[in-house]
Amino acid sequence: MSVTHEVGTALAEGRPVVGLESTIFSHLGLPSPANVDALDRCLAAVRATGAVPAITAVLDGVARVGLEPTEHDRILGPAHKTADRDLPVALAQSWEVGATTVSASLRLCAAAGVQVFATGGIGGVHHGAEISGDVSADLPTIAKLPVVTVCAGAKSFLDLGRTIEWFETHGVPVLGWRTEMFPAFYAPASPFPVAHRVETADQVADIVGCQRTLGQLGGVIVAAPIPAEHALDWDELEAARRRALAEADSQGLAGPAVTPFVLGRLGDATGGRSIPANLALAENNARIGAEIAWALACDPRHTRGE
Ligand code: PSU
Ligand code: MN
Repeated sequence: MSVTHEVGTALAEGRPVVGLESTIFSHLGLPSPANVDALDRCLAAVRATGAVPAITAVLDGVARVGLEPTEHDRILGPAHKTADRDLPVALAQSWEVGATTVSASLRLCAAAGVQVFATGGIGGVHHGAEISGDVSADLPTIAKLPVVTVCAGAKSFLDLGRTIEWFETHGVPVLGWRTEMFPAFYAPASPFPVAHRVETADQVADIVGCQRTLGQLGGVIVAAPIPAEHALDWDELEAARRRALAEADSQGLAGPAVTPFVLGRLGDATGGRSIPANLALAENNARIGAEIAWALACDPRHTRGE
C-alpha cells in the first residue's frame, strides 16, 4: 500500500484527513464531465476546511491512499469496480486502474489510519434480496472497520428499510445529521427513521470515542440529507426507480451493470436534475466529513477511547 507524502504527514501529525472513494468519480459512478466536477468539488470542500483529502484507488497494482493531482485523470475514465473482496486480486494481478467502492475504500482507510470517509451513497440491501441475496459488501465492511462513513443514505434504488435493519442487527450506529429520517440520496428524507439524531461534528466525535471505550471495533454512519436546493421528490423518484429496475430486469442486467443503467434512467426521468443533485450531496458529505475529522483531530482522546 502506498500513502502519499501529504496524507502520511498529516496522519503522523494527527491532522484531519478525509478518505474519498474513486468509484463515484470513474465512469462507473457518474457520466463525464460531471465526474470531473464531482472530484474537484469534493477535494475543494475538504481543503477549504484545512483538512487533507485522501482518494483511494488501485493504480498499477498498488493500493493507494491519496493521489497526486497528476494522477486524477487515471480514475476518471474506465476502471475495474473494486470492492473489498477484489482488493487482493487487484494487487496480486496488478490491475491498472481499480476504482474502489465504499467497502474497498474503508479497508484502505482503516489500514492507513484514516478515521473519516465521505461518499455520495453507500451500497445496501437490494429490493428482492431475500431471493437474490444481493447485499452490498459496503455493509459488513462498515460494521467491521473503525471508520466514520458520511453519506446521503444508500444508493437511490435500494431497500432502505432493510438496509437500516441490517445496521441495527450488526450494531452500527446510524446517526442522522440534523435529521430524524434516513436520507434517500436525491431526496432529503425517506419514510424510515434513523436511530439517533446529531447536530454537530463534536457529537459524532464523542460517539466515536465512546464506541472505542466500549471496545466496539466497527464504524458509524453519518447520514446527511442532500442540500435542500438540490433535493428531488421522493414519490417521483420511487416511480422512476420502479420503472428503471423493471426495465433493467427485462434486459437481463445484473451485478455492476445495474447502477449505471438505473442512474441513467433516473437522470432521464428527472430531466437531468439527478446529476447536479448527486454532485451537491457528494460535496456536502465531503465538507461534513472534514468537520468530523477536525473534531476527532482536535481531541485525540476520542480516538484512544478515553
Ligand atoms: N452510489 C451511487 N453510485 C455508485 C455507488 C454508490 O449513487 O456508483 C457505488 C459506491 O462505490 C458503492 C458501490 O460502494 O456503488 C456499491 O456497489 P454494490 O451495490 O455493487 O455493492
Ligand atoms: Mn451487489
